[in-house]
Amino acid sequence: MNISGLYAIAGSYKDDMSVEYMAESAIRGGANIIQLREKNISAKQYIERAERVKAVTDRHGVPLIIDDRADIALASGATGVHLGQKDLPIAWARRILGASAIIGISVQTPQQAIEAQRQGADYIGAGPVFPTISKDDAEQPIGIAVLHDICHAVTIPVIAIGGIYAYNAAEVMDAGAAGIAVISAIFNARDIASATAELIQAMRRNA
Ligand code: TZP
Ligand code: MG
Repeated sequence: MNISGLYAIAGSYKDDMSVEYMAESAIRGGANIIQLREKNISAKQYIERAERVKAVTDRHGVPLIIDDRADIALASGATGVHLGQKDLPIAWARRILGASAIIGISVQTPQQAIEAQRQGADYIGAGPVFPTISKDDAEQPIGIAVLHDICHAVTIPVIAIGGIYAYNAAEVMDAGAAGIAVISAIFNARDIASATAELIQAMRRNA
């Protein structure tokens, strides 16, 4: 599977917006991967939300990645899981989900990226590239130069994340990213689909 383009991270950030509405709107705007990212909810709530989002992504033929939890990914029939450095190690997630699952992992350094590739990750999430308002425990921003080094240290796709908007998307793609993952740039917009489409245009600006 080709992991690239606009990777939209839906989650219950807003009381008045369902995760399935977020996914549907982002896909309408051109997002080609959806991640469901939920924190501090029960496994039961996570699986219920995953199943609702999966109905949307399936309808559009778009992959669904579950943040943090291989068990929720397996039970919901999602395409894969996105892991942090302190989550289940890649080999264990692979054992749970099988060879065809997409497994991604967050990294902050080229060394972590090389190690993730060695362990069989399908893609890297690199960041935060810029300061972000969407992750409470975010690491220090890595900046464009380290993003560039990560992108050139591995052959698997690198999805850049953190503080990416239309104004800096081209710069991120120029550093070698295969795609960008966003929350605020699209889900804080009044029209999610239009903001997604504009961001995709911006990514391609220097291509
Ligand atoms: N991991 C690193 S930064 C980030 C995550 C989940 C949040 C990205 O959100 P935003 O609003 O696009 O900066
Ligand atoms: Mg995580």
